[in-house]
Amino acid sequence: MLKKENITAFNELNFEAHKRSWSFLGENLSNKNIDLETLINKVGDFQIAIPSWALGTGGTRFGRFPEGGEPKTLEDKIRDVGLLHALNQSSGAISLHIPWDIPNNYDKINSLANELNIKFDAVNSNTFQDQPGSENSYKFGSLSHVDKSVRLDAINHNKEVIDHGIKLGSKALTIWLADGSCFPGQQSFRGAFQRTLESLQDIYNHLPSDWKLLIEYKPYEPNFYSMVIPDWGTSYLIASELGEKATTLVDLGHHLPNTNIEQIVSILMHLNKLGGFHFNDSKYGDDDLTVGSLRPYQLFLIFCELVNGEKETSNSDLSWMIDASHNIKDPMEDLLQSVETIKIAYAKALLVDNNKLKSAQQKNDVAACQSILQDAFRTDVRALVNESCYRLGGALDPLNAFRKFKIRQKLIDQRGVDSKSTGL
Ligand SMILES: [Mn+2]
Repeated sequence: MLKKENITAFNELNFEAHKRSWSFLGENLSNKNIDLETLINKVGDFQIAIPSWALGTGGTRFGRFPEGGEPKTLEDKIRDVGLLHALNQSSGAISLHIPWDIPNNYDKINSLANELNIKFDAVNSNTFQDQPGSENSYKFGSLSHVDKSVRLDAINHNKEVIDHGIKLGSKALTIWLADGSCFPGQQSFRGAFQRTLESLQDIYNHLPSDWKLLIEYKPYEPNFYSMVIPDWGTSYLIASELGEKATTLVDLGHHLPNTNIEQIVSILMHLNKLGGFHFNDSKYGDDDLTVGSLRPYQLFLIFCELVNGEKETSNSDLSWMIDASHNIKDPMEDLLQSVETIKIAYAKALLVDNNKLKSAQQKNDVAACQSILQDAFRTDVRALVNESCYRLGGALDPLNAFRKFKIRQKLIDQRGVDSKSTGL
């Protein structure tokens, strides 16, 4: 659907304009003694996993408005990620959701992914929905359930997800637990916590030695009075109890309004317990909007902590994933925008003069501290992001290229207007 020569022809049309922007930016950065080659390579190396559930149109409980041509099979989901990766050279991984994406034939799936240069990032379990044919129900919880047989179902499901992931070369399991209570008195906080910890210990023991367990937290929804793992402190506590392979996963939308997420990132890295990220944006709650569409400065500040943490702590090897989905955009266009915004925030964070910032902090020069950060944030780095993408063989403007090549229309022609993806 998308040939190399198409991208080359598209880039030729856009090259002159790009060259002008890039030479202007490149010269300005060089004057600040910034090593352009290192910067371009760092931005080019950054890969963000695409969640299999975001390739279809999302929805709310009020409805869904799919555009058609959505991937119905795991093969088609991988092909869609392949298209994104061909355009932006930064989406070289997919994060699968089990049981929505169980492979029928591992060899076929692995060779397709290989062909498209796609790796398998963290696999995600699902104990927030009842599965067809199951005798037990997760209505009142899964890993924390009062009934041991329900807990065992949820534990075994997570072990199965690990087994699927092993066959795909995945190296991490993400657990997001919907468990909690909707009304005061419904659940013993201590009992639910202890049962969850014991269930997680059982799952942890099933992890291969080179795997990570990513524990995601969320303050509310679907439970509205209490969640068993509501915040980063609880996730950190559990990860510490479980052992070295267990870490905390930060989903940007899983915080109460105005939480200082960059501080959480910083402290988790200091404690060597930050395992991964779910990028999205929100105004009120877990809105799962396009990354950086509302709070680009917050995203930049988070990346400042990540860049710093990577240099100054031993916390490394993070899983970068998008977790966004909604009902009024073409999901692939949305993902292209999200990836671009992540790379822009990362590139800006790489521009921060950390030596200058440290010395300003040492002198309590508050105005200088703010200026140093904002100087980087206000630099337009789009030409840098485009240059790194271009050098790797991607499109100079991935979103425009997606439109120019009429990819959605071609997908509709191929798969049908009624083709709907599984997922949220
Ligand atoms: Mn998430």
